[in-house]
Amino acid sequence: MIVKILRNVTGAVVVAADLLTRWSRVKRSAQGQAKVADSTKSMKLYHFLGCPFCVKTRRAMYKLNLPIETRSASQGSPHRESLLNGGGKVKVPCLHIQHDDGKEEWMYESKSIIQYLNSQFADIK
Ligand SMILES: N[C@@H](CCC(=O)N[C@@H](CS)C(=O)NCC(=O)O)C(=O)O
Repeated sequence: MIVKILRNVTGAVVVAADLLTRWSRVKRSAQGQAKVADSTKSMKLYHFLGCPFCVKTRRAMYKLNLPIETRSASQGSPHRESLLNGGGKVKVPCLHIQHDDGKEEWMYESKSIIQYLNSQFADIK
């Protein structure tokens, strides 16, 4: 019980700190942003609101100006089961990518996800 309360309080502090310290995001040409929007349509980020690794990942998405749909994997959410069935474990963050060739990818680890997003989108102006 106390652990749960502490976890919730920490999560709320992390989320508030994140929102209060979001500075600039990448600005692109309309064409560049449209290209990004088109590519990110095939991506979903499974996350928990107060998870520090998810906050780190969402901040990278914000900074790169990526309109990726976020899906809560908290207890009781239907997305939790999709994550378990698709990715094999309930661990967040997890980036689900539906590739053009029909292959699906469930990418775990905040560091890998951030590296991947930077490699795909940082150079689009
Ligand atoms: N090394 C991982 C750590 C991710 C992690 O530990 N996530 C926790 C939430 S903060 C989790 O999903 N735990 C499984 C659970 O709570 O069911 C990363 O950087 O993404």
